[in-house]
Amino acid sequence: MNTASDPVGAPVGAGPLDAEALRADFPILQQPINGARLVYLDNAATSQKPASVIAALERYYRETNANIHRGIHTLAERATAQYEGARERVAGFLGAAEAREIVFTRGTTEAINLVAQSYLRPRLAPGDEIVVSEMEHHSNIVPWQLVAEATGAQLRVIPISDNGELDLDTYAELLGERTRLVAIGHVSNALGTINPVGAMIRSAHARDIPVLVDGAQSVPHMPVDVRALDADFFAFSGHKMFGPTGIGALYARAELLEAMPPYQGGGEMISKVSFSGTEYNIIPHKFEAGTPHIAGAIGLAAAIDYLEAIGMERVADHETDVLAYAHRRVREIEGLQIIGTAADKAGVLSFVIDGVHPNDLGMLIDQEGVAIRTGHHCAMPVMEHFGVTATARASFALYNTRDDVDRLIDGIHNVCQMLA
Ligand code: C6P
Repeated sequence: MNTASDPVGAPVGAGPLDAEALRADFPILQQPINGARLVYLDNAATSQKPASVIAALERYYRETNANIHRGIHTLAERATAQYEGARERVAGFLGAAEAREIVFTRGTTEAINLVAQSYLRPRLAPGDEIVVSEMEHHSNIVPWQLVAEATGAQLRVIPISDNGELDLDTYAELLGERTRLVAIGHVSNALGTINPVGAMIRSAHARDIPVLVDGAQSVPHMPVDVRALDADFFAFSGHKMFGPTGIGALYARAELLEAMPPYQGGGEMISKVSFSGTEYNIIPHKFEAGTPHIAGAIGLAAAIDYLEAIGMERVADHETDVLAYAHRRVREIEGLQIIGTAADKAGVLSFVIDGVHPNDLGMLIDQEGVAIRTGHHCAMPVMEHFGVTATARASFALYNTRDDVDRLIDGIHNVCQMLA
């Protein structure tokens, strides 16, 4: 088993990656499930972890464990250096100008809630507007609804077309005097659509409107540069990009973070506490109250090492190939309808089949060792748009192969026959 951070697949710049070789880096994928080779196609929910990330977590707890920014003993200094080193790695990976623009959070959801409560809520008045889209994950809808309810503001929704693309003409019309923020997913978890966030940010900025990008489904699958996008806020989760659960980050431009009040109070987010008044710490520490997920941040840095050694362009190219192959092959299945046929898509294949409930498909195909997700994918407005309550969803990662797609197709054929 490879425990170094170097992936065993083809090295950077050496053409197409070897997904089958990369699969060997993931211990969990080596076990049979229900007697068959595991085909893991639920990567949009969470990805599997390479041995190098597991080793980094173990090494941290065996050799380093201590609280950070508090102790002066050797372990405390070592843990602090590794945690802050992880912040540097995240900043570099996302193209942020400075590490202090990275706030560690539990994941995308917490990052978006932080912006909703700390940045937006104090700026909202009755009648103000927040622009989101019909294809958002609930994590990029409900936090805005909460602050809208509390302040009398309202959500304005960019509609989607029947192939799952944003209606950009309506988007342009929605940007107005009362728009206080645009919050938009980079890649839809339910449809796979890659949204033109760079152009959308430019339109919003032309009207001085800040933009938050939900990058939960883009960061693991394609190169992302927050400065090239000119995003004001960018949220993502570590566990979808081969890192641990319970860690993610918010990128925000330093001047925005400086102007925001703390989100939570507690240890480490202060510089001085007294009953006559408390002074807050500098950014990003002002937003990291309490003991953070130190091991998680270090594991996330190991995941970034892993991805950078492969190269995100190669990851994107590989997944584009697997997705295109999957699109071609599912067309063989009678009564199958793809939900989400945008021209620009990342590795998500959502579908429904006449006469087959997605949950039945998910359960039966699991018996053959194929793991997919079924349900509303925390994107109920998308389901409503397409008039379904659930879809089956295969979502791909760098270790998936065309053979995995063949196993999915065989499984679907078997289930359809069984239920016919
Ligand atoms: N989508 C899926 O199966 P958290 O839970 O905070 O790590 O991520 C939330 C989230 C936010 N935005 C998008 C676009 C997402 O896809 C997700 C998580 C998972 O599709 C679980 S519902």
